[in-house]
Amino acid sequence: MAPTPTPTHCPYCALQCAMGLLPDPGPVPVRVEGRDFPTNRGGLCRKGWTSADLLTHPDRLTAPLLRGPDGTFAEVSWDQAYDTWTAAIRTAQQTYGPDAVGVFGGASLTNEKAYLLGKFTRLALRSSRIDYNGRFCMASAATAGNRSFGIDRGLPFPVADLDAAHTVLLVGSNVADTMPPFVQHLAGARAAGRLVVVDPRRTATADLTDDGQGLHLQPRPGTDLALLLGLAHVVLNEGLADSSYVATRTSGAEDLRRSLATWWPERVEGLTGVPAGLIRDVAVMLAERPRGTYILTGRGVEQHVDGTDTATAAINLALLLGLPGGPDSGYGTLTGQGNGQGAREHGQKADQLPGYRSISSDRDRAAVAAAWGVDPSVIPGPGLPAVALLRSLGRPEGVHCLWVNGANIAVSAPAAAAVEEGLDRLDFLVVSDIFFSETAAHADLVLPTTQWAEEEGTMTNLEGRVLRRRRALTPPAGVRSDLQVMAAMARRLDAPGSFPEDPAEVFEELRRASAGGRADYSGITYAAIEAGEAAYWPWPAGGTPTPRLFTDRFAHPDGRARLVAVAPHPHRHHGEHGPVVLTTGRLLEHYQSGNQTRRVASLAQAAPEPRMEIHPRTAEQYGLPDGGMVRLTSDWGSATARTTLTEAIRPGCVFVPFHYAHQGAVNRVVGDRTDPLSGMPEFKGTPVTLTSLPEETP
Ligand SMILES: Nc1nc2c(c(=O)[nH]1)N[C@H]1C(S)=C(S)[C@@H](COP(=O)(O)OP(=O)(O)OC[C@H]3O[C@@H](n4cnc5c(=O)[nH]c(N)nc54)[C@H](O)[C@@H]3O)O[C@H]1N2
Ligand SMILES: Nc1nc2c(c(=O)[nH]1)N[C@H]1C(S)=C(S)[C@@H](COP(=O)(O)OP(=O)(O)OC[C@H]3O[C@@H](n4cnc5c(=O)[nH]c(N)nc54)[C@H](O)[C@@H]3O)O[C@H]1N2
Ligand code: SF4
Ligand SMILES: [Mo]
Repeated sequence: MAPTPTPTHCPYCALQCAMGLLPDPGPVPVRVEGRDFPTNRGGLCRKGWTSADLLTHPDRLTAPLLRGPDGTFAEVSWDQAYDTWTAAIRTAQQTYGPDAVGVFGGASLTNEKAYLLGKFTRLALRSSRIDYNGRFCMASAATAGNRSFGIDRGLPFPVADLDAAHTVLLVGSNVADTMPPFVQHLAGARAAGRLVVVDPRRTATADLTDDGQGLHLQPRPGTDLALLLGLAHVVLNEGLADSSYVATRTSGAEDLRRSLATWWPERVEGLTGVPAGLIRDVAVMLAERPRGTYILTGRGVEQHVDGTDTATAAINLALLLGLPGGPDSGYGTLTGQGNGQGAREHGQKADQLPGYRSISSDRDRAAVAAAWGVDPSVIPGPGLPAVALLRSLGRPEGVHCLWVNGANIAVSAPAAAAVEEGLDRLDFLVVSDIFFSETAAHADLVLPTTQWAEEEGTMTNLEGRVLRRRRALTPPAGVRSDLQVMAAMARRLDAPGSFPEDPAEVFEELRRASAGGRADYSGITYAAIEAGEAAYWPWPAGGTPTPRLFTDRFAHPDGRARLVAVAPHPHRHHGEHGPVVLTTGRLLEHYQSGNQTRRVASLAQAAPEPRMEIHPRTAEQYGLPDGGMVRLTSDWGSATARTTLTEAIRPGCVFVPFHYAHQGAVNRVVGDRTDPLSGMPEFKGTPVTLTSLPEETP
């Protein structure tokens, strides 16, 4: 009988494409095949197809590594690793207090791991100091969603709903590279000639609008807030708003109307560079509704110091048009990481407890304390958001002993050189990863962890649908899952409450802890998902899943969405560097910090080094030849890249992907100023100076 493939999902992004894993006799132990599912319909991108190459990669960590007095790493037993780490935790706690021990998590972790990581920090370490890389990813959109809708589920509708859309406004997202199989859901809008892409670069996604299939708007980086205000101004002034929806389903319309009065398109054109006529055309397009209209945002508009307000402006526009909760319309943000949605719901965020509960609310604390079997007073208060946590490393009142579990901050955090200095100031750094990352290079202890195809668990995709991750292979001897590590350490630290190492048991606990919360998983079971139930949260025990939110009411107590008046802050940076603006983002071939994809031979060959996209006119101004080396310098530091001259990018700005290490790590240049509401850094707008480098410069 032919073997049956193990049905699971891709290890990488939030589209969580369905795949089957078939045992294979070759050097790669399983063969990946696409599996039919509503989000990907059998399609996968290059990263998904090659994901199994990493399972038996020679670089794989297979034993704990402890740094000796001479600075080199040596393999140690797990017991020795746990004992050394426990001693370091106790020393830090005794010397500086419980908040001197911190945790940095990630959204590649399953729901089970993310949930237990929050519990481990609060109960086993008795510390408030936990945050995670979602702060660099979804924080602005999440803050905006909570403020406007009272809840944060990235897409409040199934992805396949977009198929029927007539008009789609895609702001700051390059799905053709970041979620290729998603593009099929834009086919309807493209056929109608009504896909509108807003990006300072003519990306692969912007190219989808060629040949009359839509419009590409090319604003200056960081000016989307003004652009969205301009669109909303036209909607109001031209009588295009859905006034009965605004009257019955929202509050705050009067303030919003006043705040929009002066954002006429000609003024917006001056700020954004987008022609006033186009702004009027797009507003009219969005309002015409023979069939559905959707507004979607991505990191391009959210990763700014005004990212929350920019996402809010997109939501305001959608609400004025009456889109959210409609049968064939809506607003959504495209969540990025594999478990970007679930990992922001169950308590690895500094201010949050499982079920999307608030760590500052007495009611929420009592509910979770009851589920954990502890007194609410045992749970610490809010900690520090990621950038503040990283700034505190090794500082007097800061974190002195850190566990990084599921992030490569030496590459992906802003002001990366300062982060590396912080890591070196620590008394003790533990890094758990599959591969020896640039962050692990700073560690005292490195712990090898299982990979996706070796473990069971759940992931929540960009639609808020909970999926099963299935084990197809036995992990290499010597590798432990993050759950096993937490269970072992909780015992050593005499933690109150339970720390099961079996994901099914953890999920049962998560269900109970989330019951009654905003992200209620209590009705979801492994068995239901395996039986093919579409497990969209909230799914309360005894109730039904919720594929579509907001059909009757929003999540605020009065059921109405808030229209929140926002305006560009006089915040833009005026340091000694400029006037070229650096923006950053992704390539199709690489994933995030590149710790995984830089090790896949075909991906590394396709995109071996950082290239800086620059317009020929700007390049000429700075004397930069095509294919030459350039140094980018900001108030925070410098990095190098090779130039690619292209008319696809706006003059006056440059683009560099963040997937590379050392001198190629563009986050050494990116600053760590943050959005005051979300804690999101300004990844997409750093003033830089550019210097041509001779070829041999390292
Ligand atoms: N190949 C690949 N796919 C991925 C990932 C990956 O690393 N690699 N990561 C996953 C994750 S975690 C995430 S969060 C998503 C991110 O997915 P996206 O949001 O699509 O990714 P980015 O490339 O960060 O940014 C999107 C676009 O924003 C544009 N942009 C830059 N500045 C501005 C601006 O000021 N305004 C506007 N309107 N646009 C701007 C950039 O030119 C870029 O094309 O991708 C997921 N998928
Ligand atoms: N300049 C710039 N910087 C950015 C961005 C940008 O657009 N521009 N985007 C930001 C965004 S949106 C994001 S999401 C972040 C992502 O930045 P990172 O958090 O650095 O992302 P990854 O490279 O995915 O890091 C995850 C690490 O965890 C490991 N890992 C995977 N699964 C597991 C697991 O189950 N357990 C453990 N212990 N480890 C695991 C992987 O091997 C990898 O080393 O980068 C942010 N940084
Ligand atoms: S689009 Fe995302 S989930 Fe799908 S195969 Fe590519 S990386 Fe994996
Ligand atoms: Mo992300």
